[in-house]
Amino acid sequence: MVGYAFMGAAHSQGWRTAGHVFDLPARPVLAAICGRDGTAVRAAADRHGWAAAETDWRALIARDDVQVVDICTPGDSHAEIAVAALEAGKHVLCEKPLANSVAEAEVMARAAEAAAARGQLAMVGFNYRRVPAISYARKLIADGRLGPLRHVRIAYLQDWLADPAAPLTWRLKRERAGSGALGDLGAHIVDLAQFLTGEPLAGVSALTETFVRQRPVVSGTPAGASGTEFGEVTVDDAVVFTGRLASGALAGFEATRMASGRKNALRLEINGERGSLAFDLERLNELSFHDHTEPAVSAGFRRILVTEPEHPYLEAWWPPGHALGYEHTFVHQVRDLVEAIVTGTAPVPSFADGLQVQRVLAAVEESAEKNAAYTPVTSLSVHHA
Ligand code: SOE
Repeated sequence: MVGYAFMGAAHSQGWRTAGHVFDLPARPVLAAICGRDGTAVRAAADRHGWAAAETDWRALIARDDVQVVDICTPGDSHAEIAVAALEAGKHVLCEKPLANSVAEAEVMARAAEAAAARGQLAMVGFNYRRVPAISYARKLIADGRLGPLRHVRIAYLQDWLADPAAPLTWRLKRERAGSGALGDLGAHIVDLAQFLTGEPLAGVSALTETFVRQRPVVSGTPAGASGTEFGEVTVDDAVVFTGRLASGALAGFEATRMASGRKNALRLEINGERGSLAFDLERLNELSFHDHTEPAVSAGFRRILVTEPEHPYLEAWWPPGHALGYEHTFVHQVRDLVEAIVTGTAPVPSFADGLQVQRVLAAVEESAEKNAAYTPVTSLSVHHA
């Protein structure tokens, strides 16, 4: 594994647990973790259960005891590490968004295609596909329970940037993160919209905003202390966009890290001719389903508790009603990747899927920059009879 912050910790838990819960065809061994600070990475190795620590990712991917490289670094290093690891004959799991630009994502997708011909596999870490309720929602839609789709409404709302005194971290710098709420949260909802419907987005119309343009730099001075240095925020704080799916269904998206009170609210609703589905990540064991073919007098949204052994991933977990959480998505991700590697099956989401998401993110930025379809309300003429 490369990187050991929030995502490194979450992925480590997945690698540690999957082989103990699921009946996997091979059990992962946590060989080595890598980070630039020797003391910190050694501590991370001990905490998260990795046998060895490395301070240079090139040394990590050169190790004979490493077969899979899991990239949990900020987006600016994904392409270089992923391509080198695939060329070194390793399988790769890469955190989302796949890259910081379409050009990088294209290089990665090409490298993954070449590697697949040699038997090395590559997957992107869109972990929310592995929430059992989301996976089950995909099945209901694929089985035609919603009929032709009309609307997708999807929002990803967090609030850790609502406070203007929140520090300037790498996530707020374009050169490290690629974009702001768009790449961090928007990438998830674009992937989910495309995964759930099985359709690519055909086009978008977008608005982005950076509400707080200067934030305190934390190194040295505590945030808010007098004499605190401020630095420029170079990414979006929030984005709103509409889109059209390949079938013609309309979609509305919202991603923000400034929705005070909303901690990790990924909410979606999909409406079709025969039914609708609704989901909220803050209640991730539940899926709401409305069957529009039922008599109107008794039809309505009903809550499915997605904890039955027949539900995706649930066969290995607890008895019905004994809920799962955020961390289980990373366990499921490892299960699926290990099965793909051992059986030689192409894993999803692939780097090509990651590239498709990256193309949508680029289209959103282009649309927001051009403001092309944005019509100021004052320009509309009103005719009175
Ligand atoms: C921070 O906004 C973050 O950790 C994202 O980077 C993750 O992708 C998301 O799953 C939770 O929030």
